[in-house]
This record gives sequence, structure tokens and C-alpha cells, in this order.
Amino acid sequence: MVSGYVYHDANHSSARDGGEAGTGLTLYAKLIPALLPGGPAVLSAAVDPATGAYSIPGVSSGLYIVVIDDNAILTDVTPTLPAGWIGTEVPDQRRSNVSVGITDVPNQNFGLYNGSRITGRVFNDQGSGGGTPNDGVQNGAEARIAGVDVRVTDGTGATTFDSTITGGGGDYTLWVPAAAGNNPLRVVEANLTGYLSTGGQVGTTGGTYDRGTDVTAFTHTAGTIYTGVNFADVPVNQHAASRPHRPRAAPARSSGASPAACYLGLRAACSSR
Ligand SMILES: [Ca+2]
Ligand SMILES: [Ca+2]
Ligand SMILES: [Ca+2]
Repeated sequence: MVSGYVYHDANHSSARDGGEAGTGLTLYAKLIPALLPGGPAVLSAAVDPATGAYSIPGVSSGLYIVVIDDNAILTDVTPTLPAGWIGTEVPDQRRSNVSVGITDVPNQNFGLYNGSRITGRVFNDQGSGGGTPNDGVQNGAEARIAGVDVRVTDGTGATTFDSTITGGGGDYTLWVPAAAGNNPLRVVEANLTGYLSTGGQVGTTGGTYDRGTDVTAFTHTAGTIYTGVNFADVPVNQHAASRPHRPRAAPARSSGASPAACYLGLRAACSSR
């Protein structure tokens, strides 16, 4: 027997923590021989919507793949989740190398989250290692920045759905509950003290980035995995050191203002003649 839980991973920990029960969804676990990954499945079992438990009895010895799907059709071996849900533990709902011998195989679990996930990074856009400074894109050996506050709010900014601090790698993950609906969202970065924004990338959100507010705004679809929502910053002091301090009215050609200074919005330095 192969068994496990398809649980509602409410705290998106990729583990079935105490109190995390079923999803309430109509789901099936299907058993596919590893030698025939294209199917058909040989057995399927309904997942209990309340507890998340499933068990597939009568399994012959061998190596299998277990997939979670929204139907019991054995010829359909492509995992599909109902709208609004994404995977956490076994994020693609396809568990390989399930080896069945003479004993039962329990704990073949799958975590599902009712909402969306947003990932990205914050990096130092100063042009290290052959990168292009202040272009809003991570290139060359531009390093990531840890310890930066990133959050996701509703379209007005009144409700914060999640917030986090970038880790040592400069990466962040935010979670948006399905209750946020298919509505406008804002991903907001708060620069570290002493940093200026040089740009941002909207990733897969299809939204727009505004440097003035340091916000990527987009329209949310519940149950979506968004990636590549990046933020580019530079240390103010390093940037200031790259150009001489002049009065704002100084002519551009003689001020030494770099294209980067123009890019950063120092229009008086680059547009006057
Ligand atoms: Ca959990
Ligand atoms: Ca760059
Ligand atoms: Ca920024």
C-alpha cells in the first residue's frame, strides 16, 4: 500500500505541520509505473477532502511515480490542481522513485497552498565584475543585497499580505493568500539606509515598475507562481563619489554628469545646455 496526505499547507512550510488538514478539494492520487512515465496509471485513489489522507492498496512490488490530479482518469498522468492553488512540498505534484516492496510505503505527502507565491531578489547595481552600473539589471558579478525589507500589499497599500527580509543570497519569497482575489497588488521594496534605487524588473507579473515609489504593480491571479520580481539599488556614497559635486544649474557637458546620473533622475545635470 502506498499512502500519504495531500494537505493544506497553510503556513507554506513545505511540511505537514500539526493541524494542517485536507484541502477540501476533489483530488486523486495516481500510481504510474516508473518504466512507463507517460502512463497510463495502474491505480488511483481519492484523496479525503477533509483529512487529506489517501491510500492506494494492492500495489505490486516495483518502482512508481505518484501524481496528484483533479480527476481519476488513468490515462491522464499530467498533474493538475484546481484554480487558486499551488504546490509546496513536491511543488509539481509528481513524486518519483516511490519504491514498493513487501512493506507499506507511507508518508508520500504533497503540500498545497491556497494562493500565490512571488520570488525575486535585491542586488547591488554598481557594475561589479564587468557589469553595467545603474542599468537596473543584474549583470557581471553584481552582488545580491541581504537584509532588505520587501512586502506585498493590495493595490492601495492599505493591506499588507506578507513581508520578509532578503536572506544572505539577497533572495526573497512572498506569499499571497487566494483571498487577495484577482486584484491589483504592489510589491514594495524599502531600500537599505544609504541606498538609491536604480531600477526594478517586473519578472513574470506582467506589471510595471516605478522607481519613484520602488514598487512593481500588477494584477494578481490567485494560484500563480510569480518569479523574477527584482530590485536594483546602489550605495549613495559610491554613486556620489563617481561625479563631482556641482550646482544644479551647471551645464551638462562640463559638469561631469555621467549617463548614470541622468538615469538616476538628476535631470538638471544632464538636460541643460
Ligand atoms: Ca506546513
Ligand atoms: Ca547592472
Ligand atoms: Ca530599490
